Amino acid sequence: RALEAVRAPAADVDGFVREFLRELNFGQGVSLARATVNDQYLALARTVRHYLMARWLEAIAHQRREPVKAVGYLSAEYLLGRQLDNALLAADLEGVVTDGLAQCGLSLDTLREQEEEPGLGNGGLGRLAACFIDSLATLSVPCIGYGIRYEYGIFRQTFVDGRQVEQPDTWLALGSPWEFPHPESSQPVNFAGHTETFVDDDGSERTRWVPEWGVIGVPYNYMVPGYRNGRVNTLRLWSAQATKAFDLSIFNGGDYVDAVRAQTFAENISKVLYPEDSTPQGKELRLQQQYFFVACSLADFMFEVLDKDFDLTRLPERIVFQLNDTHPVIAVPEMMRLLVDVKKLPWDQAWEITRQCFNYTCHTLLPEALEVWPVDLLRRLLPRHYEIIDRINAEFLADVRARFPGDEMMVRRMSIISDYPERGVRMAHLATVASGRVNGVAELHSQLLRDKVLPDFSRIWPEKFTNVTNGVTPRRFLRHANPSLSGLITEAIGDGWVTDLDKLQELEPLAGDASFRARFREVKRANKSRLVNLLRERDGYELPVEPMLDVMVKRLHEYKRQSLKLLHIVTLYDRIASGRVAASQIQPRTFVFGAKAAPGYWMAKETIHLINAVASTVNSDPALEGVLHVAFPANYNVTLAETLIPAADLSEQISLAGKEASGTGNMKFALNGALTIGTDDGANVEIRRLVGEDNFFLFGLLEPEVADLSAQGYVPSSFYESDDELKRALDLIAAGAFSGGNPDTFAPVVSNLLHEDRFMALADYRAYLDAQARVDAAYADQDAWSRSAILNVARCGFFSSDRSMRDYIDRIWHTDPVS
Ligand code: 26Y
Repeated sequence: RALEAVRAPAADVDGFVREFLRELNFGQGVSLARATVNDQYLALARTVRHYLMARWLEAIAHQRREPVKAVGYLSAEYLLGRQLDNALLAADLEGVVTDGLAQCGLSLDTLREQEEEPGLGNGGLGRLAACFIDSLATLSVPCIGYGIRYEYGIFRQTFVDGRQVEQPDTWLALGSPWEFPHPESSQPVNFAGHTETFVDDDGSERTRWVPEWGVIGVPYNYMVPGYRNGRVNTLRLWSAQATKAFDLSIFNGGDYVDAVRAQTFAENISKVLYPEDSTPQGKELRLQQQYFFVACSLADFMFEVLDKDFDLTRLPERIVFQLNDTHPVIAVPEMMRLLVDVKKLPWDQAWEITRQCFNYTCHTLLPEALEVWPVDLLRRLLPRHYEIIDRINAEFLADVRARFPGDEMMVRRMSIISDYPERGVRMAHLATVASGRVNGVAELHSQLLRDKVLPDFSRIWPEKFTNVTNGVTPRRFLRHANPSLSGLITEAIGDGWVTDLDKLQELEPLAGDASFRARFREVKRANKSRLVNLLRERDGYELPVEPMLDVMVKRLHEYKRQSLKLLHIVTLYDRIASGRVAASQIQPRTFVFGAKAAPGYWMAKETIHLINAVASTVNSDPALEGVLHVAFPANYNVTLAETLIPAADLSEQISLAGKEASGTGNMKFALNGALTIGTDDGANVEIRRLVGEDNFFLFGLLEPEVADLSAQGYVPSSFYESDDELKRALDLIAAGAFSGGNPDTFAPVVSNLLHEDRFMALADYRAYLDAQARVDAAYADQDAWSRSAILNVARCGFFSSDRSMRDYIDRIWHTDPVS
């Protein structure tokens, strides 16, 4: 035992300095005098790890020792954000580290800037996974997050002449101090080949898969520390490596160069995150990624975390896997394969176990975002899995036919394997059939999921469907990102809110306290100034601190309607430029955009170009100095969000009703005291209900109205013809006012809005401008505005991801915390 004991370094300044210098000297191999900032950062990160290590090892030992049920979160994306500050916060080391570094003549502020954030996700779904594992650790619920260690995360966005240009994200280049590779726990993963039947020793006929090639999955472990509770969970990300056997056969053939090439081929699997976040391309490599991480993860849990001879009929007592969208759904046939082919359980028993082990979260409403794998591809890459899916489908459809005799239309609609437009496997159907529970991510979304996306399924299995409204971690997005507001809150109500966000309700009376409101405004102003400084250094913007800060940050997508936001800005610009309104009559505003477009999403990229063009026109007009400014900092990511969100006055959540599943940025803004201008969509609905309709600027079509307008036949040009300001704004863009007089530059964007406008921006334009006028009027009364902003903070406790996790635990997982 004594030999096993891991002791953390003393949590005082001397203890820290000793350990830090030891890491610098023995870990980095440099003296303090010669150390670069990167050396210092790496040594610091490793030092901080040491403080968490004992708890981590204990949690891992406990998992193997005690028969507790764990959550296996299966997600192709984890958008983690920087690790250093999160670890310091969890371990309560910020003071000690700041002082200790100062003794060494170093500053924490400088070192934290050295960290490249792990951007292993596209947007909301990946960030949600990161918030969830943070909350589970804080709630002391055992969880292993499983995913992919992409060598290149989400691309780094740059602008060249206002257009998006993607650069590879080399987040590992300067070292990765937060990860622990465990090559000894590697898992083999096979692909392709064929299946064959054979007679087993016991005389039964069985199937085996004879694969054609394979790779090795090497796990990299990351600590997921709970907030000051001594719990450290694990995030286990898999990296693909070539197998020795694979190489050898080619080496033996004498072709060294081909052998090395084969290695590269295998390692491609975890090379890069796919940057599309809504339209699946049906790319073979993506299916390889999905199967790769899921196969590694199931084998890891079933045969490594559990004993090799564990009685798998009891598997549901030890694990519940959550499928983060359809991306990991190939886990379902993989578990069947492990149970039936490898462990030789009877099919029905295996299916019973499998159904108890999986639950599925859907994150979309757009039909084009639902993954359908072409049968030919799936069959070629995973022949045994295809057979298993086929049998699951046959048994499922037999059930449907028994319950609804003669309704072949229904059978076709529900089939896991579709015939049209090509034969394909509908992963959402497979997930629904195999899962105990299926959930949407906000109330409205869950309702639409039942009524519109999976209506037949919700009819036959109403009890399967449930809602869990998303949440965000208050540690990263309030306590860490907004130290000034955190300090003010803690001074007023104590620090219990960090792990019990409902406590923010206690702020409610302070909204009526003039001196508290004044301090709240000071905090906002300080946060704005922090942002203005950052944008000056990071992007060269010269922005005033005074104006209202109006922020729209999210992936660039037509349904999110960045173009509607642009039409507002262009209208304000036009009002002044045409002399209809004096600049002095306008409520000064700074607009900030942050958005990456999928590299292949042409219209999204044109919109980015237009935002930049409008920004440069507006920013260079001397008449608008101090009145209107537009900033579009490149490469919006978690790190930028952490400075941007606390500074915002106004949060733009303007998707077409019925299209945004939930949104989570909306929650982060409200929690940091921004007011929302938003449609009746996703979690906006719940935010508005909780903060009160007086403290939320609602506008736009409601979801049923959208459906009606669609059914009638939506004609965007009729809105253009009947609204003079809208016409002027679009004409201005079309005439080249933002493209040096060139009318061609943005013709496609204008024409798309005028003739297609799939997401009805023109229909909502007037309502949006009216709502913005209400915003201006409200902002003019700063005292009333701060009251509303404080009420937003006080009433947003519900949106903690701790609450989301409790909902999953109560309604879906039925797991217990460990002491
Ligand atoms: C299949 C592939 C192309 C794909 C890759 C990533 C499809 C979707 C995604 C990511 C989707 C996503 O981020 N969805 C967002 O999930 C958030 C968390 O639930 C929601 O708040 C948000 O409304 C939803 O768009």
